[in-house]
Amino acid sequence: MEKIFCLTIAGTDPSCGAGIQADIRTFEKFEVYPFSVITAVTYQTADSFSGYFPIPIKSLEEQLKILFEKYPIKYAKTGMIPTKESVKIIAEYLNKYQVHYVVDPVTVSSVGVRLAEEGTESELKKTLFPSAQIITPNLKEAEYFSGINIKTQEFDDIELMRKAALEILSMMTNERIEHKSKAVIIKGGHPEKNKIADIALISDLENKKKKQYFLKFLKDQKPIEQNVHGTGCVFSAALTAALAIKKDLNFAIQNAEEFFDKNFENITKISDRAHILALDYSPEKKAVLNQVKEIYNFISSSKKFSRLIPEVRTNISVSLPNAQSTIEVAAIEGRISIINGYPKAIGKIKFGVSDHTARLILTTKKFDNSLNIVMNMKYVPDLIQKLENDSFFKIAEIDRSKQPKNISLKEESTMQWIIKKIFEKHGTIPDIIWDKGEIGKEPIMRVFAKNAEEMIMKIEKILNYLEKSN
Ligand code: PXL
Repeated sequence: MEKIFCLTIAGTDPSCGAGIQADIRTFEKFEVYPFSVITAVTYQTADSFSGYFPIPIKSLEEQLKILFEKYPIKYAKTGMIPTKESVKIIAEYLNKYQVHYVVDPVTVSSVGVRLAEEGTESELKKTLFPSAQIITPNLKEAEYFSGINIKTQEFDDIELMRKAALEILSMMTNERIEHKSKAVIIKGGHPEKNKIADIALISDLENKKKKQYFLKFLKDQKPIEQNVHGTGCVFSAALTAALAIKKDLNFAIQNAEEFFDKNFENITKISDRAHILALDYSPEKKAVLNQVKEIYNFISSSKKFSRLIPEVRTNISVSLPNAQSTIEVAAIEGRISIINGYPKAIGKIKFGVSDHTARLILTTKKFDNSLNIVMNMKYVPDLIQKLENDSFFKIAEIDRSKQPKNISLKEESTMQWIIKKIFEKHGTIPDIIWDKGEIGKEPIMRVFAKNAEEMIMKIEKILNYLEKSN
């Protein structure tokens, strides 16, 4: 698969919570390729900052030059930029190569130390803001750049956050047609007790009337006393990666917010007073990946199972308990085929890599949410007969020749049609749904289960009958 390129232009953080390191870790979660240009070397831990060294301008330019001359990088983000001169050279390259870029205008670190020389803010405003696609200030930065005091008495005022966003949007003066839309996202407002709000102002450039609208993301404040280091970096990197993947600004904003919120539930304490986002899989996701692995380990040691691998090859799709979309379903990249007589997969176990079995389990869950796993296997007529005689299994046939023609064209509606028909007829989702196929469609048997243990038990029984089949 071709990698999507993303570039971060930022400072390094040896404690790995913020800066380049946070960006690369986030890019990797989105599986985009993490190019990185270093603007400064900082000396810090997750809760203290002792100083930084700005990369000499010549060296900064060499990094930009060598990457842009070689690779077609179209999506980037900027983080810490320590000098006015650095801002200028970065803006020059981003504009020359027509990059869609996100500016995280950090000039002060989370512990309150300046990360840039005096005057860098006005240089950012003058040279980097005009062609940016998204600017992501936190509350303090938004106040600084807009000149609007957002905090009124105890809480932040949403209306004033909106005003500040409009003011910053007015600094994005270069209307690059390839952007289609642009945005300002003000993060971390505190509008009421125990709540946090992000405000996104989106300007739709394709719409003749230049539609502008706000999105508000209201979240519960987490009971973490200390500051979590590097959150701004992770958010803007997620935004950049999501933008590069879908090329749709609205999607990217929703996706980055969702990614951020999920990861904010998973915080690592690296010393007494320091927290960073763990950026690994949540325990719930790990459990799902483990279930795919457990089932795969079981079948890959069974030569006999090879007889159940169809021409389209097998996959094991396991969903999160309340999955809604295919990215919440894990499976094996590239499916399972037969190598040296044994079931074998080359690809990795990941979320979002299966197509039709993922959609099958998602549709199934709408009728029976206790089911989480489906596997597709080869249809063996003799075997089906034996399974039908075993009262343990509930088995149902679907006659695909009855499928309306307009449905065959779309895989998603095929899955919906199969499950809906079965449910209408049987009032339940059986253990196995099989079909004899039709022209151009291989006969298939689909086995459903609640968890890995149940799936393995069903496979064991199926293999026993297979032994006695022709
Ligand atoms: O979170 C802002 C930030 C960005 N980049 C680097 C940093 C910090 C905060 O400390 O050190 C390198």
